[in-house]
Amino acid sequence: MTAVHSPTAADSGASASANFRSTAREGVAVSTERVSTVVAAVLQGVHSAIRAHDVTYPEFQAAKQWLMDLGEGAEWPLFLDVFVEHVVEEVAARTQDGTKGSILGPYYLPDQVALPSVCTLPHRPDEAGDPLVFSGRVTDLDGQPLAGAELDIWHADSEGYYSGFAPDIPSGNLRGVVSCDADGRFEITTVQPAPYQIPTDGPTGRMIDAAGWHPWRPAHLHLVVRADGHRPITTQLYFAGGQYVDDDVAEAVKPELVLTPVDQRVTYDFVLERA
Ligand code: MBD
Ligand code: FE
Repeated sequence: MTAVHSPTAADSGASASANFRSTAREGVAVSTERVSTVVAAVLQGVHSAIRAHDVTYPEFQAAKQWLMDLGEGAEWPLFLDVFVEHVVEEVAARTQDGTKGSILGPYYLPDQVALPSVCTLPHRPDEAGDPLVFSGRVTDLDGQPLAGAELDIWHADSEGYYSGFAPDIPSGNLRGVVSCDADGRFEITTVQPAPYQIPTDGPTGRMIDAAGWHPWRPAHLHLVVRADGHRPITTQLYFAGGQYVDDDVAEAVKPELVLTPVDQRVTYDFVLERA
Protein backbone atom coordinates (compact mmCIF):
# COMPACT_ATOMS: atom_id res chain seq x y z
CA MET A 1 0.00 0.00 0.00
CA THR A 2 1.42 3.37 -0.91
CA ALA A 3 0.11 6.19 1.16
CA VAL A 4 0.16 9.54 -0.58
CA HIS A 5 0.37 12.10 2.17
CA SER A 6 1.17 15.75 2.25
CA PRO A 7 4.45 16.68 3.87
CA THR A 8 4.33 17.61 7.52
CA ALA A 9 6.62 19.70 9.66
CA ALA A 10 7.69 16.50 11.39
CA ASP A 11 8.88 15.04 8.07
CA SER A 12 10.96 18.00 6.95
CA GLY A 13 12.14 19.11 10.40
CA ALA A 14 13.33 15.66 11.43
CA SER A 15 15.02 15.12 8.04
CA ALA A 16 16.76 18.49 8.25
CA SER A 17 17.99 17.74 11.78
CA ALA A 18 19.23 14.26 10.86
CA ASN A 19 20.94 15.67 7.77
CA PHE A 20 22.68 18.37 9.82
CA ARG A 21 23.93 15.86 12.41
CA SER A 22 25.33 13.63 9.66
CA THR A 23 27.29 16.46 8.01
CA ALA A 24 30.97 16.22 8.86
CA ARG A 25 32.07 19.46 10.49
CA GLU A 26 35.52 20.47 11.62
CA GLY A 27 35.66 20.94 15.37
CA VAL A 28 35.80 24.69 15.86
CA ALA A 29 38.27 25.77 18.52
CA VAL A 30 36.46 28.47 20.44
CA SER A 31 38.30 30.28 23.21
CA THR A 32 36.82 30.93 26.64
CA GLU A 33 37.01 34.64 25.90
CA ARG A 34 35.08 34.28 22.63
CA VAL A 35 32.36 32.14 24.23
CA SER A 36 32.02 34.61 27.08
CA THR A 37 31.83 37.63 24.75
CA VAL A 38 29.28 36.24 22.28
CA VAL A 39 27.09 34.33 24.75
CA ALA A 40 26.96 37.34 27.08
CA ALA A 41 25.90 39.55 24.13
CA VAL A 42 23.14 37.12 23.13
CA LEU A 43 21.85 36.99 26.72
CA GLN A 44 22.02 40.77 26.96
CA GLY A 45 19.82 40.98 23.84
CA VAL A 46 17.26 38.73 25.50
CA HIS A 47 17.42 40.63 28.78
CA SER A 48 16.94 43.98 27.09
CA ALA A 49 13.93 42.68 25.12
CA ILE A 50 12.34 41.51 28.40
CA ARG A 51 12.93 44.91 30.06
CA ALA A 52 11.86 46.95 27.03
CA HIS A 53 8.60 45.05 26.62
CA ASP A 54 7.74 44.17 30.24
CA VAL A 55 7.70 40.45 29.50
CA THR A 56 5.54 38.65 32.08
CA TYR A 57 5.92 35.27 33.83
CA PRO A 58 3.18 33.64 31.69
CA GLU A 59 4.94 34.90 28.54
CA PHE A 60 8.30 33.60 29.82
CA GLN A 61 6.78 30.17 30.50
CA ALA A 62 5.11 30.15 27.05
CA ALA A 63 8.48 30.93 25.44
CA LYS A 64 10.11 28.11 27.44
CA GLN A 65 7.41 25.68 26.26
CA TRP A 66 7.86 26.83 22.65
CA LEU A 67 11.65 26.36 22.78
CA MET A 68 11.15 22.84 24.14
CA ASP A 69 8.69 22.16 21.29
CA LEU A 70 11.20 23.50 18.76
CA GLY A 71 13.78 20.95 19.94
CA GLU A 72 11.33 18.06 20.21
CA GLY A 73 9.99 18.89 16.72
CA ALA A 74 13.59 18.81 15.43
CA GLU A 75 13.12 22.27 13.93
CA TRP A 76 16.22 24.05 15.22
CA PRO A 77 17.93 23.91 11.78
CA LEU A 78 14.82 25.24 10.04
CA PHE A 79 14.26 28.01 12.58
CA LEU A 80 17.91 29.13 12.65
CA ASP A 81 18.34 29.05 8.87
CA VAL A 82 15.16 31.07 8.33
CA PHE A 83 15.61 33.70 11.05
CA VAL A 84 19.34 33.88 11.85
CA GLU A 85 21.51 32.58 8.98
CA HIS A 86 21.08 35.69 6.83
CA VAL A 87 23.00 37.76 9.38
CA VAL A 88 25.83 35.21 9.60
CA GLU A 89 26.02 35.34 5.78
CA GLU A 90 26.02 39.15 5.86
CA VAL A 91 29.07 39.09 8.15
CA ALA A 92 30.84 36.44 6.01
CA ALA A 93 30.11 38.53 2.89
CA ARG A 94 32.16 41.43 4.27
CA THR A 95 35.28 39.57 3.16
CA GLN A 96 33.94 37.99 -0.05
CA ASP A 97 34.42 39.43 -3.54
CA GLY A 98 32.68 38.36 -6.76
CA THR A 99 29.19 36.84 -6.91
CA LYS A 100 26.97 37.75 -3.94
CA GLY A 101 26.30 34.91 -1.53
CA SER A 102 23.10 33.92 0.21
CA ILE A 103 22.10 31.42 2.88
CA LEU A 104 22.57 27.65 2.52
CA GLY A 105 19.31 26.73 4.27
CA PRO A 106 18.39 23.35 5.74
CA TYR A 107 17.87 21.34 2.54
CA TYR A 108 21.33 20.89 1.00
CA LEU A 109 22.38 17.27 0.42
CA PRO A 110 25.95 16.39 -0.60
CA ASP A 111 27.04 13.78 -3.15
CA GLN A 112 24.37 14.26 -5.81
CA VAL A 113 24.60 12.89 -9.36
CA ALA A 114 27.43 14.27 -11.58
CA LEU A 115 26.12 15.94 -14.74
CA PRO A 116 27.79 17.37 -17.89
CA SER A 117 27.78 21.10 -18.75
CA VAL A 118 24.63 20.76 -20.87
CA CYS A 119 22.18 18.68 -18.87
CA THR A 120 18.72 18.12 -17.44
CA LEU A 121 18.33 17.73 -13.67
CA PRO A 122 16.98 14.36 -12.47
CA HIS A 123 13.18 14.56 -12.44
CA ARG A 124 10.12 12.33 -12.28
CA PRO A 125 8.62 11.09 -15.59
CA ASP A 126 5.55 13.19 -14.82
CA GLU A 127 7.38 16.08 -13.18
CA ALA A 128 4.91 18.98 -13.03
CA GLY A 129 5.84 22.60 -13.70
CA ASP A 130 6.89 25.00 -16.43
CA PRO A 131 10.21 24.25 -18.09
CA LEU A 132 13.17 26.40 -17.04
CA VAL A 133 16.54 26.64 -18.77
CA PHE A 134 19.27 28.13 -16.61
CA SER A 135 22.53 28.96 -18.38
CA GLY A 136 25.66 31.01 -17.78
CA ARG A 137 29.34 31.00 -17.16
CA VAL A 138 31.80 30.82 -14.28
CA THR A 139 34.81 33.17 -14.37
CA ASP A 140 37.40 34.60 -12.02
CA LEU A 141 37.49 38.27 -10.97
CA ASP A 142 39.37 39.13 -14.21
CA GLY A 143 36.69 37.55 -16.39
CA GLN A 144 38.80 34.49 -17.24
CA PRO A 145 36.67 31.34 -17.63
CA LEU A 146 37.08 28.70 -14.94
CA ALA A 147 37.16 25.45 -16.92
CA GLY A 148 35.57 22.55 -15.09
CA ALA A 149 34.00 24.71 -12.38
CA GLU A 150 31.29 22.82 -10.49
CA LEU A 151 27.71 23.96 -9.91
CA ASP A 152 26.05 22.06 -7.06
CA ILE A 153 22.38 22.90 -7.64
CA TRP A 154 19.16 21.97 -5.81
CA HIS A 155 15.67 23.41 -5.75
CA ALA A 156 12.05 22.77 -4.76
CA ASP A 157 9.54 21.27 -7.19
CA SER A 158 6.49 23.02 -8.64
CA GLU A 159 4.68 22.51 -5.34
CA GLY A 160 7.52 23.92 -3.23
CA TYR A 161 8.80 20.58 -1.87
CA TYR A 162 12.42 19.33 -1.71
CA SER A 163 13.51 15.77 -2.44
CA GLY A 164 15.02 14.13 0.64
CA PHE A 165 12.81 16.19 2.97
CA ALA A 166 9.25 15.62 1.78
CA PRO A 167 7.78 12.13 1.39
CA ASP A 168 7.01 10.55 -1.98
CA ILE A 169 9.69 12.39 -3.97
CA PRO A 170 12.48 10.15 -5.35
CA SER A 171 15.88 10.80 -3.79
CA GLY A 172 18.07 13.11 -5.85
CA ASN A 173 15.10 14.69 -7.62
CA LEU A 174 15.90 18.21 -8.92
CA ARG A 175 19.44 17.99 -7.55
CA GLY A 176 22.80 17.59 -9.31
CA VAL A 177 26.45 18.57 -9.54
CA VAL A 178 27.10 20.11 -12.97
CA SER A 179 30.60 20.36 -14.46
CA CYS A 180 31.14 23.46 -16.62
CA ASP A 181 32.86 23.13 -20.02
CA ALA A 182 36.33 24.37 -20.97
CA ASP A 183 34.91 27.86 -21.37
CA GLY A 184 33.26 27.81 -17.92
CA ARG A 185 29.80 27.49 -19.46
CA PHE A 186 26.74 25.51 -18.39
CA GLU A 187 23.13 25.06 -19.53
CA ILE A 188 20.78 23.31 -17.12
CA THR A 189 17.23 22.30 -18.03
CA THR A 190 14.83 21.89 -15.12
CA VAL A 191 11.37 23.03 -13.98
CA GLN A 192 10.35 26.33 -12.44
CA PRO A 193 10.31 25.92 -8.64
CA ALA A 194 7.38 27.25 -6.58
CA PRO A 195 7.67 29.50 -3.54
CA TYR A 196 8.50 27.61 -0.33
CA GLN A 197 6.18 27.63 2.66
CA ILE A 198 7.60 27.04 6.16
CA PRO A 199 5.56 24.05 7.46
CA THR A 200 2.61 25.60 9.29
CA ASP A 201 2.01 22.55 11.53
CA GLY A 202 5.30 22.76 13.45
CA PRO A 203 6.62 25.11 16.15
CA THR A 204 8.30 27.49 13.68
CA GLY A 205 5.09 27.83 11.67
CA ARG A 206 3.02 28.25 14.84
CA MET A 207 5.29 31.09 16.00
CA ILE A 208 5.04 32.80 12.60
CA ASP A 209 1.26 32.49 12.74
CA ALA A 210 1.10 33.72 16.34
CA ALA A 211 3.07 36.81 15.28
CA GLY A 212 0.79 37.44 12.29
CA TRP A 213 3.66 37.08 9.80
CA HIS A 214 3.59 35.07 6.56
CA PRO A 215 5.52 31.78 6.21
CA TRP A 216 6.80 32.12 2.62
CA ARG A 217 10.10 32.28 0.79
CA PRO A 218 10.11 33.34 -2.90
CA ALA A 219 10.83 30.67 -5.52
CA HIS A 220 14.59 30.12 -5.71
CA LEU A 221 17.45 28.01 -7.04
CA HIS A 222 20.12 26.99 -4.51
CA LEU A 223 23.75 26.81 -5.62
CA VAL A 224 27.20 26.09 -4.32
CA VAL A 225 29.73 27.01 -7.02
CA ARG A 226 33.27 25.62 -6.71
CA ALA A 227 36.47 25.81 -8.77
CA ASP A 228 39.99 24.64 -7.96
CA GLY A 229 42.05 27.34 -6.25
CA HIS A 230 38.99 29.53 -5.74
CA ARG A 231 36.75 30.31 -2.82
CA PRO A 232 33.41 28.47 -3.15
CA ILE A 233 30.27 30.57 -3.12
CA THR A 234 26.95 29.50 -1.57
CA THR A 235 24.08 31.46 -3.07
CA GLN A 236 20.49 31.51 -4.30
CA LEU A 237 18.86 32.95 -7.41
CA TYR A 238 15.34 34.40 -7.53
CA PHE A 239 12.85 35.37 -10.26
CA ALA A 240 11.84 38.99 -10.92
CA GLY A 241 8.15 39.62 -10.40
CA GLY A 242 7.69 36.42 -8.39
CA GLN A 243 5.66 36.31 -5.18
CA TYR A 244 7.56 37.19 -1.97
CA VAL A 245 10.73 38.37 -3.79
CA ASP A 246 10.32 41.66 -1.89
CA ASP A 247 9.16 40.00 1.34
CA ASP A 248 11.18 36.82 2.00
CA VAL A 249 10.51 35.42 5.49
CA ALA A 250 14.22 34.40 5.56
CA GLU A 251 15.44 37.87 4.41
CA ALA A 252 17.87 36.19 1.99
CA VAL A 253 17.11 38.07 -1.26
CA LYS A 254 19.75 40.46 -2.64
CA PRO A 255 18.92 42.57 -5.73
CA GLU A 256 21.95 41.21 -7.62
CA LEU A 257 20.50 37.68 -7.29
CA VAL A 258 17.10 38.38 -8.89
CA LEU A 259 16.93 37.11 -12.48
CA THR A 260 14.52 38.19 -15.20
CA PRO A 261 13.15 35.19 -17.08
CA VAL A 262 12.83 35.56 -20.88
CA ASP A 263 10.88 32.78 -22.61
CA GLN A 264 11.38 30.46 -19.60
CA ARG A 265 15.14 31.00 -19.74
CA VAL A 266 17.38 32.69 -17.19
CA THR A 267 21.10 33.37 -17.30
CA TYR A 268 23.60 34.19 -14.60
CA ASP A 269 27.38 34.51 -14.71
CA PHE A 270 29.20 33.54 -11.51
CA VAL A 271 32.44 35.23 -10.47
CA LEU A 272 34.75 33.49 -7.99
CA GLU A 273 37.69 34.99 -6.13
CA ARG A 274 40.99 33.20 -5.51
CA ALA A 275 41.13 31.12 -2.36
C1 MBD B 1 14.27 26.87 2.36
O1 MBD B 1 13.98 26.34 1.16
C2 MBD B 1 15.35 27.65 2.42
O2 MBD B 1 16.02 27.87 1.30
C3 MBD B 1 15.73 28.25 3.62
C4 MBD B 1 16.88 29.13 3.67
C5 MBD B 1 15.00 28.01 4.76
C6 MBD B 1 13.91 27.19 4.70
C7 MBD B 1 13.55 26.62 3.51
FE1 FE C 1 15.33 26.65 -0.27
